[in-house]
Amino acid sequence: MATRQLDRLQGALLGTALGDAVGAPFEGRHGIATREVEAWLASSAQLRWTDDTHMAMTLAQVLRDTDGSLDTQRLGDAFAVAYESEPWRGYGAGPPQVFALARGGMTYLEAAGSLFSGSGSFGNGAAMRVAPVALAARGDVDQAAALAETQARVTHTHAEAVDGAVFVATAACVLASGTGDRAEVIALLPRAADLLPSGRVRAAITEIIDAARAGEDPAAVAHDLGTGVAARESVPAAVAAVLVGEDVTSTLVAAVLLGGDTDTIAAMAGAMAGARYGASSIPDRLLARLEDRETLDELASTLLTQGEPDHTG
Ligand code: AR6
Ligand code: MG
Repeated sequence: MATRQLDRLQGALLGTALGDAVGAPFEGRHGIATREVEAWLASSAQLRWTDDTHMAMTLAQVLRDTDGSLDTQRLGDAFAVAYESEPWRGYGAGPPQVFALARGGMTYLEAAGSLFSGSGSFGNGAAMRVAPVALAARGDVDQAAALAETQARVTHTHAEAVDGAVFVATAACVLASGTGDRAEVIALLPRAADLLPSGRVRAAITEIIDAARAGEDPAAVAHDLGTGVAARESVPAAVAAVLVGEDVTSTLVAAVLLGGDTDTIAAMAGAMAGARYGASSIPDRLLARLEDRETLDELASTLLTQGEPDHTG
């Protein structure tokens, strides 16, 4: 694989962690001022990430240890062990319930499907952690889509949560193959959106891309659609940030300024912008502040160099 594409895929994982950590202090807020985000970026404080990156790293480890193939029980157990070791990372309410039900004897798929009166979670938890599948699939869109869906269902069985995860993973793959040019991004993102079944996630993403194509402000559309923890809101919001941004840093600023679930919107925007611009484009002064950057680099390089994955679940 070309060095440039490896750099782009590595960028998807680093961008996830960086976005998560940059957005974390602003979570739940609205009306955030640009100067506040710029002051945070200019500070020297450690950039500590949350459950988004914690789960992404666990997914990366499982993909690495199984040569890229994905067993849902094994992945669920790994998520549960990681949660038990650091439950303070800011997890949503759903995943710990899944882990408890699985400890009681249900399969992870059954447990995840039983949440919220049997509708499954429509939260963004499966989409926020998905970047490692783009690396394990080494940019192959179909393989990434299959892996994204399999990993999603371990905790999130609602179609909107699965769609969000499939979109972020496949968008990272298509963006990693491009030049990063904005007009090209507007042309490439629908390739990922068109892989989704019709539904609220695809419709909202399409609305954001159409706004950008028409010369309107995608951030204003995202603001109207909402920026909460539901995948149908936060995944389109992350797309808006990508369409506003001109590099990884400005994409993350745009994501945080949307407010709401800022850490996760920025994590997903970071996955896509990292794939658009590459790990080598991310300023060293930010990466030097990122918690456990060495482990992220190691996981990325291992995933990108190991053999072709098989995605049976
Ligand atoms: N019906 C009603 N409410 C729901 C449903 C549903 N079917 N699905 C989700 N919710 P969860 P996540 C609401 O708990 O997706 C962390 O801060 C419900 O209020 O499955 O992993 C991360 O950093 C539920 O608790 O967790 C992310 O920001 C919430 O959506 C986020 O949480 C989140 O779904 C990830 O959360
Ligand atoms: Mg979080």
